[in-house]
Amino acid sequence: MIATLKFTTLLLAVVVCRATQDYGYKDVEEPTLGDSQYGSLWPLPQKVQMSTVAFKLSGVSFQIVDAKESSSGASCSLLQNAYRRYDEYIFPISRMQGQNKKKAFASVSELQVWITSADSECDNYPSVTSDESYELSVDSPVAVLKAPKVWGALRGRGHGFYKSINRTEIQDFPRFTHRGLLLDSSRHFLPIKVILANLEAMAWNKFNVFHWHIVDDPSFPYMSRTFPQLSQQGAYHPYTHVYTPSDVKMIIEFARLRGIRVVSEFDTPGHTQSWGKGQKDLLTPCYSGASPSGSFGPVNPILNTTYDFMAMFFKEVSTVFPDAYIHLGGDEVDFSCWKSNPDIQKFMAQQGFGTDYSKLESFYIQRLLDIVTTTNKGYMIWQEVIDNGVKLKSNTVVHVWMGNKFEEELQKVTEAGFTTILSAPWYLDYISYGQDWQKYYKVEPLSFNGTDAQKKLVVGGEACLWGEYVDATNLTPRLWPRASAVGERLWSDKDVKDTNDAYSRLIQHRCRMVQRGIPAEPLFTGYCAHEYK
Ligand code: CP6
Repeated sequence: MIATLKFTTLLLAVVVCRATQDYGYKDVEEPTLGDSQYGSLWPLPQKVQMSTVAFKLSGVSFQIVDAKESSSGASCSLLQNAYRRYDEYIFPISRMQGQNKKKAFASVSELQVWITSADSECDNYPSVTSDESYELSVDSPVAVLKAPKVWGALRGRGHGFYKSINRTEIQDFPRFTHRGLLLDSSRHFLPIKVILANLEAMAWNKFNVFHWHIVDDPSFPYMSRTFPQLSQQGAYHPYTHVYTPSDVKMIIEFARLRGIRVVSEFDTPGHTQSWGKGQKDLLTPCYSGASPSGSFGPVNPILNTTYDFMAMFFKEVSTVFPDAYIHLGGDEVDFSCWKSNPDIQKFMAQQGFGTDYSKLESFYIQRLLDIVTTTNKGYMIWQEVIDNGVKLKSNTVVHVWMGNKFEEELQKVTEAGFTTILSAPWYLDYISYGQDWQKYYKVEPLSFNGTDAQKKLVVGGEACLWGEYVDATNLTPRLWPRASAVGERLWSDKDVKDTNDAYSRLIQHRCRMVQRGIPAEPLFTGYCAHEYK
């Protein structure tokens, strides 16, 4: 794990990336480039007072320490690990290089981290209710980072210090509690180190949910203890392209140390071709005329064995993934195979479903939800499930992904009283020429017609990077810094919407990511200051 961290933090002396101002050419979409008064802060905190008084970090002696008053300290490995990471970001090669020989400035020699509430939650998993607020005060000779819980301390140090830093007061907390990123490890296998590197980048952007779309039609890389044949038969490769129980554990712990929840998605009844390879009779046999065609459709909803399997499978999943929620999918169910199958036709008639196959889909989902309820987990589902009229527990989270009028969908879902997260405007797998980050940035999630109570039900959103055209070679640059735009929209105040200011900060933030080893793509022409060191 340490080696991976080193890999992601990489090289080169830390110098603040400065925006260039000498473009000879301006793209139509090009925002005006000026220096933001907020420097390179990203996402912008709720309250910042930044003075022009600058301090040097004393390179030899600067340290991050537990404040005397803190309720959490040396015994909290989450914090000690965080200090070590941030020390490495500030002084990647040698502390000596951070030394200011001329002593021209006053200096900051210490960052004290002060957890103020009696229970720091150091050993917990982050949850929907985790308090991520913090206050950061940068002064000479001591800077103080104060937070009720460790989760706030993790968010607070994200700003990164440099060799020089202005006197600053920050009070900060997230606008939305659910700030997620969906990665898809089925269309292409994503090596562990790619996932870890992107969890690290997520933390820099204050994301707090990794939505792991772990299996789908093309491959089943999740290694199940209960049903090992699922990955043995369904993965691209039975032992190189799988996530073993210990891999999954490592990813969850790496995420926890950064205040990131891991919400796994096991999408059914559609998107399940790979499940059928290792689990006989799970999928519906499709017919052509009177005989089976040899191909298979969605999960077979009319067999008791299907539900026995699901009960055992989700029992395992609920213990492997500690998060209080499981994403159950439920999207894009193709009815044509069900329609072709005579046994299903007979079942439809017996149940009085007529020819309404969405009733059959609801029948399946209802039983699945009852099964998952017995594991004491909450569930998330894609929006189609409510469109089909399935009865849902009141704590169900509905994930809105469809339609270019997301406002109407949010209005509808919140009117029905459901907690909602938004992804429809943030499909990062769609690429186009130009600065599409601005399109993501300009989205206002609460711009729909609805009461205040309805708006409270929108708890956040997720950027999605589906994997059809993405693997380890291009995932990271395709994601960053485009996902950063979503990160700021979900963290910062709704009035933070000045695209020019964002542009200036995002250029610097992107350079910071590159410098720390994340190959984030450029926003436009220009260079990063660290390239010359
Ligand atoms: N896979 C799964 C996908 C998509 C969905 N579910 C998807 C659909 C349309 C677009 C992008 C992605 N690839 N399982 C929909 C939630 Cl445009």
